[in-house]
Formats: sequence, structure tokens, C-alpha cells
Amino acid sequence: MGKRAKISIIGAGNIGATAAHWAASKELGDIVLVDIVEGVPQGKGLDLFQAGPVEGFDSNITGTNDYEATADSDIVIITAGLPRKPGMSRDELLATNAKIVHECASQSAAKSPNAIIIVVSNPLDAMCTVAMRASGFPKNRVVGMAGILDTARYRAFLADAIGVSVEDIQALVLGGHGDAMVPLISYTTVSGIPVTQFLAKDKLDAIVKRTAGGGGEIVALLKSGSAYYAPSAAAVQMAEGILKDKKRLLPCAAYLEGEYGLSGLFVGVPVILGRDGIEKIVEVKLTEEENAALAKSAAGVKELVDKL
Ligand code: TXD
Repeated sequence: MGKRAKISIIGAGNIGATAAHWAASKELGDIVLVDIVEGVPQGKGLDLFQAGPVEGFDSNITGTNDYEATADSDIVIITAGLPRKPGMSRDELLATNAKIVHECASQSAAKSPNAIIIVVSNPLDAMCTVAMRASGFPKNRVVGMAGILDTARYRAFLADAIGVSVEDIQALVLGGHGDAMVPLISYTTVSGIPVTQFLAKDKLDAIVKRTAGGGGEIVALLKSGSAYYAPSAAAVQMAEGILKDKKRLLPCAAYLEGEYGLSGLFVGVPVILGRDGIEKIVEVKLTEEENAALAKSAAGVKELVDKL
């Protein structure tokens, strides 16, 4: 009889703790919260554990300041790092967060050599490279969360504008997790019906623009932090797809070696997520314009990675 799955979440801040919340409410497995701040992962873990009787989930949830308890995790979600302040770009977090993600990935990998790492920390695409180098894991076991979030924002805005359920909007947003992300309008449908039959171009373009600035919009509102409900929900959707071997086709940051004409970089592309992590990178046909936008977005990622 197999044991419960084990998910370690590194960084018990806004995203990490909320990811633990979503994972517990989906009863995905036992959860270990890790943070450097004494008491924070322990307190949040204990509190979430005590929600079990109310919500009806059975999950051992613990918090710790070291990696002992994370041993043999199936999934490691790395959310540790500084978030943006108003006016900051994700890129300005590079140096600080690269050190943090390097430490978290290497410590996690040492305790869980067979885990799949889901990277959340920003600047996302570059942090995926840091995590892959630090963990030494093969490219199928390091995946970045950004595309699902960007696509969720895009889908939410579309559903609101069209007046349909968010469940009936299918879409893909590719590219780096930055202002140059690439929403694929040609693949956006409402229950299979092209979105262009519902919205005029100017409305669509406005939604694409708002999506690209989606992170910044929330940072400006919150002033002391960045988005965490949707990012953590997206990271947990990836964990669920892996743990349940669902073969989800989702936009995630994956290490490319020739796909989309790109190599040696993590960029947001459609992937199939299953028990082995990134089981396939799906190459879809792109318009000239979409290809150019993806290449531009990738160039931005490369610039950052070269600074590492
Ligand atoms: O789409 C995406 N990928 C992005 C990612 C969406 C939103 C925000 N994103 C980024 O996630 C954000 O820019 C940050 O880089 C991370 C985490 O954001 P969060 O909002 O959770 O930041 P917090 O609340 O400051 O939490 C970070 C925690 C905090 O508790 C620190 O004590 C902890 O990280 N931390 C560490 N934990 C473990 N080990 C080390 N070294 C460490 N350093 C800090």
C-alpha cells in the first residue's frame, strides 16, 4: 500500500503558506513548510493542520527551519525569495533571489533526490535555471510556474468581459513571465468557439495588455507584496497534475533544447505534466507575430540568465 504523497514547500510566506492551504484543501498529501524565520512555518503549519477537522482533510502538516523533515518529498515547491515592491521589476530581484533559490534547491535535492521541483520565485524563468543547476536534476524534473498564472489572469478577464464561466475559456499564454509574455489569441476559445467571435479586437487587445501587466497591477494595489492567491493555486494545480499523473497540458516554464527554435533556456511553453514531471513539450504552430513575440520574450530571459 503506497504512503501518502509528500509535498515540501520552501518559503512559508504569502505564496508558500497559501499553496499549503490549497494543497491541504485538495488533500494532495502530507505537507512540510520550510522557512528561515523561526516559528513562522511551525505556526502556520500547525494552524493549517488544525483546519483539517473543519474542512475534512487528513494531512500531516508540519513547519520547520531545516530540511530534515523534507526528506523523500515527491514534490518540492520553491517560493522562497523577495517579492517585488511597487515600481520594481521582477528582474531587480535576480541577484538576491538567485542566492536564495540556489540554497533551497540544493538543500531540497540533497534530501529528496527523486523529487520534482516546481519553481515559483521571481524572476521566474531565470530562477528555474538556478534551481536546475543547483539541484542537478534532469530537465523533466524542474518546472516553473508562470504560464498558468498568466493564462488564469487572461481567462478571468475574458470570462468577465464575455459573460461566461471561467471554466469555458480555454487559452494559452506563453513566453517569459514578464511584460513580454505571449497570449495566443489564435488558440483562445470559449468552449471551442474562437474568442474573436465574442470580442472585438480593441477589447481583446486591452485584455492582453492588462494580462501582461497583471502582476504589477496587484503589486501597485497591495504596496507591500505581490499576488499570492492565484500564483499559489497555479503551483498547486501543477503539483496535482504530477501527483495524480493527470497528463495535464498546461503552459509552464520548461528547459528548451531546440523546441520553438530556442535552446538552453527556461521559457513558458505548453507541456504535458504527469508523474515524471514534464513528460512532453508540445510545439504548436504560431503565427509570424506570435513567433516573433516568443523570441523577444526569450531574449529577455536570456539577458537575465547571462547575468547569473
Ligand atoms: O508567477 C510567479 N512565478 C510569481 C512568483 C507570482 C507572484 C510572486 N512570485 C514570487 O514568489 C515573488 O516575486 C517572490 O520572489 C516569491 C515569493 O513571494 P511571496 O509573496 O510568497 O513572498 P513572501 O511573502 O515575502 O515570502 C517569501 C518567504 C518569506 O517567508 C521568507 O522568510 C522566505 O521566503 N525565505 C526563505 N525561506 C527559506 N529559505 C531561504 N533562504 C529563504 N529566504 C527567504
